[in-house]
Amino acid sequence: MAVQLNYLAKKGWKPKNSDENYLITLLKVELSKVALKEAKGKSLKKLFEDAVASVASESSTGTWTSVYSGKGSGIPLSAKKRAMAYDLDYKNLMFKVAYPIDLFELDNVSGLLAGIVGNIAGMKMVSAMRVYDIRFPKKMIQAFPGPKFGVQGVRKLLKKKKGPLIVTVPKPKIGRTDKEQADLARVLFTSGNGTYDGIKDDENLTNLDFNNYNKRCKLVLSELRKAEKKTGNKKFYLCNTTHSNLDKMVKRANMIKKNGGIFMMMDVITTGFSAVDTIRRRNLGLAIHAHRAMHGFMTRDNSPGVHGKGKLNGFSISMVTIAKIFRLLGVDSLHGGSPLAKMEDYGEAEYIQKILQEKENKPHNQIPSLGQNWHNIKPVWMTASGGLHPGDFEFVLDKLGEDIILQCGGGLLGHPNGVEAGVIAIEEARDLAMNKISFKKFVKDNPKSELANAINLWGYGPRIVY
Ligand code: CAP
Ligand code: MG
Repeated sequence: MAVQLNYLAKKGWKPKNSDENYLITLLKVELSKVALKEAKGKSLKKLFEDAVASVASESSTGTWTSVYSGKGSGIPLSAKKRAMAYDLDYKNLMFKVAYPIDLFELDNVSGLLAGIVGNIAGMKMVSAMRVYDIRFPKKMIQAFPGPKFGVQGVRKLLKKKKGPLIVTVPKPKIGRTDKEQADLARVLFTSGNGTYDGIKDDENLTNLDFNNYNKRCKLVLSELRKAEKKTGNKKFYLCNTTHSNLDKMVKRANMIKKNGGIFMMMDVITTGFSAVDTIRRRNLGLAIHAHRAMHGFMTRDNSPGVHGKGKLNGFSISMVTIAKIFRLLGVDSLHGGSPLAKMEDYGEAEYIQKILQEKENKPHNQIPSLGQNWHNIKPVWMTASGGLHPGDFEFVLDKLGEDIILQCGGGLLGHPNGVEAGVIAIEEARDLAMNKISFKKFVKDNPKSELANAINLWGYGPRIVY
């Protein structure tokens, strides 16, 4: 029910022509002890129905009590535009909510989220909640430009028809001067066979006394241009423009453009949806690399119910949902997690690669999901990163395909024979994986290779405790 209006659909109800008329969400809740106490005598089934109706109500047109409904009350329209909870799974406490599209300003993600996931996690009625997925209707998809370049646009800029892009974040994360960072860029870009693609600022490297943004941007891009001349290969620099003052970010982006850069990087969670939307719609002529620093406080939930079956303990929004939002907002590459990474992905990285790159997503059979038709929205590069090293390439490329940015920070700079050797090991790993040549056989036949040296140190697979 949900007090004044009914927000709970009849069993079997489905939103008509939902891809045209509705935005759909998929959630799971746990009923709180206070709710169970307050609803003494009510069956769990009934209480679950009340909870999902309240979620639909609180996230669309309702509130906790009946309100004035006479002339000018808005009640008739709120009844017409109200959301409906449906497809209740009483065993796993999961359900969907259908929101009529008229509830939303189509090109406004911040307004949308304030509605559908605004207050609901605050409700005392529930003790846990996870939003697994959002399915955007066609008109909302078409209200966004999507990525300016996407996978193919960046490939064109880099004159690189196939294969992953290999990139490194200098480690230590912070510590090099701007000049030393540019020196490292030269080594990365010109060592080995000169095919190393990129260098990336760390998520917390901004404008510091010993590493000035403007100097770093100029120096690294100047080394990049020299390396392009020397090697004949296009290179890129994911230069971190992140700042809580959007005007400063735009200035930093223009600095990259002025110095011939093709990519800008931004921490999309800490700067926010408005920052990403604004930067994208400003069309600064740069591809946008999205780092998701801080996402874990939103997306992580280590409880058994993280994929629907079993108890849920926390309040979270899945990375599947977050990835969809940033594809819609138009980033060109996004950290989406990776198999074998030091970071938790709940086994979702492969599905997230599909979310970022397929024209039409189908729901996954284990990860609670709704699928999505992306219409005009271009595919986005998946960035696989976090504790990765050359020994992982065979598996990661096999699982995620080649439209990925493969980032190794420690996995290059920690090579036992130094930085140049780290570059060589990664180039070898990329080429072997692309040609489907077994790493184990290669290492056996080439025990002195830099790849072998890396694998002797790190083996195959992640280091969880470090
Ligand atoms: C990786 C990294 C990235 C994480 C982000 C780090 O360094 O630079 O920020 O991968 O996580 O700071 O940890 P290493 P995610 O290569 O040395 O591990 O990609 O999961 O968003
Ligand atoms: Mg980092």
